[in-house]
Amino acid sequence: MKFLILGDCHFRVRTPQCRTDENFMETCLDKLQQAMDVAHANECDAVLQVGDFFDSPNPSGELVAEVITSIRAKWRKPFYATHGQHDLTYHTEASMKRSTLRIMEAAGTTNSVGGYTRFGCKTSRIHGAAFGQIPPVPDNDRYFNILIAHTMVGDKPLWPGHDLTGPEEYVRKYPGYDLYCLGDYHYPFSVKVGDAWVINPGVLLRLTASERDMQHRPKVVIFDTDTNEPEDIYLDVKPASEAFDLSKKKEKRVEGPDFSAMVAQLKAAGRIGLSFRENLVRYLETKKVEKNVQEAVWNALEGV
Ligand SMILES: [Mn+2]
Repeated sequence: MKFLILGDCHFRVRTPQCRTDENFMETCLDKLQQAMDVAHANECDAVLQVGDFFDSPNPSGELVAEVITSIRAKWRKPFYATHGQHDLTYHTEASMKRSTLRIMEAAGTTNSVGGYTRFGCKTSRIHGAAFGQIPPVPDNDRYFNILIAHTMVGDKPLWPGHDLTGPEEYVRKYPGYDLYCLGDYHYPFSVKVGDAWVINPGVLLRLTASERDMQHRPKVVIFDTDTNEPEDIYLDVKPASEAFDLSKKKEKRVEGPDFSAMVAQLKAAGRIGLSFRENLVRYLETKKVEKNVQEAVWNALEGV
């Protein structure tokens, strides 16, 4: 069997700062079209999308309609996607029932996979772990077991002191799969751990003018279960020098005290993130606050 692994898509309408695209929705749809063409040309059996399909939990209706139309125009085979934190209102599991992936599922475009669903796809079993979920334990090793998870696993820390789970550590923690398709960490890696492959195709769109994003080459990965090997297929994209206009980059603000050393120290100690909401998520998880209380907190914050 062949699978097309599709990375974090972050589809959106508004053009990110520094990108030169006049119509960013068209750019997103072009990437999707290219990915679906690759799946088609290689006779893939299913598409596996690793979460953060959209950049926000409330994408424009026009974008959602165009994405659904684009997938349905060419693809009649299974398309599995899991929820990333960008697909979830305030990162909560309960918001899955009102997510855009749910709409796409209702439109017959995708099957959304979370921790409690598993799908049979010929000789494979597809399992999911959405953002914040613990991966299920595969219960039948006669099948080729695949996990699609949106979780921060990477091969290189993104900043000094970044406490990053490596692919080997992740497989040790959640063993039993033949193929791990991971999202969240936006930079690609394909690593073999024992007999299993751990693959993150990387982000599909270069969203920021950071050096790492500008050097990133958007791609999809085809995985063939017969050869047990992945194949990278790079998309046709503009060179970074054309896709970005660096003169639009905001000057770093110089006024005010410089907290960067203090923030770096606190981050290294694992005590603080830069986002209020992420710090709150961490606090609620660390304190093991009950799910219904967490929901009430997020609902109360929705109007803020
Ligand atoms: Mn992402």
